Amino acid sequence: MAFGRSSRTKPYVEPVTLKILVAGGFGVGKTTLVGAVSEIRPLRTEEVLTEAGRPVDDLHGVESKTTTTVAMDFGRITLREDLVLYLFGTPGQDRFWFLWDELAQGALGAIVLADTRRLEDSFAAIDYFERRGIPFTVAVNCFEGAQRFPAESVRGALDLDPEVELVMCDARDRESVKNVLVAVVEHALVLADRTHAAVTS
Ligand SMILES: Nc1nc2c(ncn2[C@@H]2O[C@H](COP(=O)(O)OP(=O)(O)O)[C@@H](O)[C@H]2O)c(=O)[nH]1
Ligand SMILES: [Mg+2]
Repeated sequence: MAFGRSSRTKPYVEPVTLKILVAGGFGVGKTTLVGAVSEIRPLRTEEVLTEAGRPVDDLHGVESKTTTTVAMDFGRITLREDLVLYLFGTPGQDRFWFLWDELAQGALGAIVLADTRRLEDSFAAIDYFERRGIPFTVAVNCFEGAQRFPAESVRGALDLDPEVELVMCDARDRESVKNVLVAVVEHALVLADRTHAAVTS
């Protein structure tokens, strides 16, 4: 055949990539969640923060060291052949909050993981996303042994706005985590659409 393009191969569609943050208190299951769904070996990056190039006040609260290391979870999952999510686990330690602002750049939405035994550990993350208008979904990681509460009482305790979704999950289970991710993406896209409509009307 003169022209070699095979009609049998499906045209390759460049997937849309979306960035999702995974937040929540220390030990709530962020690393577990990213590891459960990631197709690449989840990377626990060690970021070296050097004093050079950073405004001094950015380092406020960090011990007087010239370098420090921060563990951050990073993973990737193909939800559909045309939709790839990049997951970024936010550093849990309070003193690394300043890193969140950089991480949050360009994020479509976020998961706030919660443990019903210490819901207050999730308050800071919820406040953070509310204040910045980043759509988030609360996922209760149902540890066995932890008392189960109805979604409504968890919503109440977290003082969630009615439009914020709350789902139950098992951070160790791939399908369960995929369901959370689908909920996050759908919710964030609906909100993004609404914002778009408000801006263009
Ligand atoms: N039983 C149980 N253990 C979990 C679950 N999710 C996480 N863990 C464990 O809880 C600990 C803290 O989880 P990790 O993912 O490191 O929390 P992170 O600090 O938020 O990253 C680890 O020992 C996990 O194996 C869960 O759904 N059930
Ligand atoms: Mg972790």
